Order: sequence, then C-alpha cells, then structure tokens
Amino acid sequence: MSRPWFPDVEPIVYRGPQSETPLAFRWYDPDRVVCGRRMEEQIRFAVAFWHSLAWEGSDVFGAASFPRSWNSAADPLAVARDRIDAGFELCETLGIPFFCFHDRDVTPDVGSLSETNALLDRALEHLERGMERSGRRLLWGTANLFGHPRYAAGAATNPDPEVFAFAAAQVKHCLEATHRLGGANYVLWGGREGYETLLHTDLRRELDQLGRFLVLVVEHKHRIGFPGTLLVEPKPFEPTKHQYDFDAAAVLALLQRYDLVGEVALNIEVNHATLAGHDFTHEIAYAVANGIFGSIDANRGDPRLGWDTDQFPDDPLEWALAWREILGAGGMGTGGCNFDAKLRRQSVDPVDLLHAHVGGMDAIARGLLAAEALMADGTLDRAVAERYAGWEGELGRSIRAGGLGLPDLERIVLERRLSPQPRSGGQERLENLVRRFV
Ligand SMILES: [Mn+2]
Repeated sequence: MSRPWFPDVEPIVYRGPQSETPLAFRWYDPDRVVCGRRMEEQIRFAVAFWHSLAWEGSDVFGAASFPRSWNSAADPLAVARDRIDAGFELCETLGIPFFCFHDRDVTPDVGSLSETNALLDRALEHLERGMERSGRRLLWGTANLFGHPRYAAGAATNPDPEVFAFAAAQVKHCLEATHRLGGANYVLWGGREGYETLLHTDLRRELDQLGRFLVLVVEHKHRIGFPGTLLVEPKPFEPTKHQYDFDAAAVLALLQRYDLVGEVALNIEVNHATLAGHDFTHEIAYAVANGIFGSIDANRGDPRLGWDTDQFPDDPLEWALAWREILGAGGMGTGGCNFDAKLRRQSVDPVDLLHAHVGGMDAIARGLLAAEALMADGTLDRAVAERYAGWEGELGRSIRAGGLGLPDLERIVLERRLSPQPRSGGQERLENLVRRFV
C-alpha cells in the first residue's frame, strides 16, 4: 500500500495495554472475539468524511487552519478524487472498515440540481472503485440539507414548498447513491429543521411538513428496494434555537404521530445527547427500550462548553455503560460507531487525525471489553433483577396483567395491612462494582 497522504506511517496494529508506541492500539484488537463477534464486527468503526477529510479547521471566528494536500487541487472533481483517496488511505492505515459521507463533502453545489448531481455521480464512480480496491464499506450516506443558503429556514420545515421540493430531490439522489454503494443505513440529520423564533413560525404546520418528508423518504426506500435502515439523528439545538428532533423521546413522538415506528430508527450522537441534558447512555437505553436504536455518532462534548465541540471519545467508563445497553439489545445490527469527531483547531498535522482516531478507538474498545466482563460477572444484572423481584410475585404479576383496578388495589392494601418499607438502592456499591471492570 503506497501512502501518499499519510507518509512515514505504517498501518496501525494492536500492541497491548503495555505498549508505549504512540500510534498503536492498546485495547482495540480487531480479531479478538467479544460477546460472540470479532471486535471489528461488534463495533463497526467508520471514518466521517466531513470532519476528517473535508473540514480544514475553520470555525465561526477564523479561517481554515489545516493545510490539507488532498483538498488543494483547483478542479472540484480532482479535489473529490484526492479526498476520496485520502479517506481510504486513512481507513486502511487505521484498519477502519467503514466510512460515512454527506453528498456535499464529496462535491460542492455547482448551481443547478442536474449539474450538481452529475458532478457528484462522477466522483462516486471514483468512490466505488476505491471501495472495491480497499474493501472498505459505506456505513451510511446522507444529504447536506443545511449548508446552502436556500436551507436557512430549514429544508422539510421551510415556509417555501419549493425548498421542500428541492430538499426532497436532493435526498432522492443521495438515497439512491447510498443504495448503489451498498450502504448499510441512510441518515437524516435535522440540521435546520427547527425554529429561531415562534413569532414567525407555525410550529404545527412545520411538524406536519417534517412528518410528510419522512414518509416520502420511507416510501422511496421501499420503491427502490434499499435494504438498509433509515436513521434520524436527534439534536436539541444549534444551529437553530430549537430542533424538532430534540432527543430520542422527541423523535419517537414524531415517528408515532406520523406512523413511522418500525420504519425509522435513531443515530445517537454522544455530544447531541449531552447538549439535550441527557447522559449518552440514557439516549441509548431509551432508544433500546422503545425498539428504535440504530447507530452511533461517536464523539464527546466539553462539560464547560455549551456547544457541539465534537471531540474524539476518551472515556471508557461512558462507553462501558453504553455497550452494556447495546449488547443487551443484541448488538449494533446495521449500525456502527461513526467518528463524527474533529480535531482541535491547533492540531494542524494530518498525523493528528491518526492519533485522534487511535485514542477514540481504544476508548470505545476498552469500554466494550469492560461491558463484556461486567455482563459475564453478572453481579450488576442480578442486582437489577433483585430490585424488581416483587414484580415477579403474585401482586406484581396481577398489576402488570391489568386485572386489578384502583378499588382492588385499595382493598389489597387494607386487607393485607401493607406498609412497604424503603430499601437501599445501593448506588455507591454498584458504582464501585462497575469501576472494577473499567
Ligand atoms: Mn453527527
């Protein structure tokens, strides 16, 4: 493998927890079997094109700070090809099996929809060849419905139906491309599907527009026979003041209201969960409990910064608790762990991308191993079962079966002179237990 974009770096391999080599895995061991699957198949890591290839370090205060040779060609198709080649080289150097892309990370908007689509399709031919050569696979594709000024007031929720139509056409093309490339999922992130002020917003109408849009995407998925999973990615705000896909619970309400349960699942992002005021694990547990868990955007926020900092993951404890929920639900399914994470703006060297992914992969893998050990030990699961044991007794089963009304329950309390006493929840004991495995 020649490595023009990341020269002087050998493919990164597992060297064990004691290794002092900076670019080596201490915990991610792709062939190690964890809970019945090779670690690589259990986690399903993906590189994100937008943060790791397209983004060059600009922020709202300053211009691009990263010199990225793969983005330097003058012609947009040449940029796309270089960027794609660099992306596969990044995946191969890290041993990452999947990638994810937005249509506009590959090629820009060049005016009319037909010209823009034609340019994208030419770049995707190059992407397809790279997939064949490298053996890398597409975890998911998505359409960027937030960058262009036409989407300033939203895409599906725009007050102008022509913008809705344009967004629908863009998603049609990107969904078909994702299907052609064998994508395992297709993601819709709300971007600007929300509002800045209710003074000019018809909230009920916009919710109906969003529901209509999702129905159209589901219809088209079935029309073309796309076998992958459709995913919505919740986020509470930013760039809008309030997003309609605020969190897992808000998206579940949308899916129920527009009769889409069973058709659409969730792509849960760590930093979006924490911005919504939840633990990452809460969002996963809520999605699992309601049968809508799909995939993960792996990153982290900063506890003192109130925006989406999208840093690379670093906390095995957080991931151990997340993995416990995911493994309990049977694993990732079509989903995976996509690094929707970006370097800090001063990390200007391409090799910083490798260090960032290595750290993230090790944190997630270490969490997975901890979850496996925790589940094999069984103490925590037994503690939960014991806590709810009463619900398996005669009274609990009768209440759950729905055979007892309020008068029946009143009679039972009076006849049996019930006087239930508080019992310790044992939280600190269980926290100590979990830390033994992380
Ligand atoms: Mn994301």
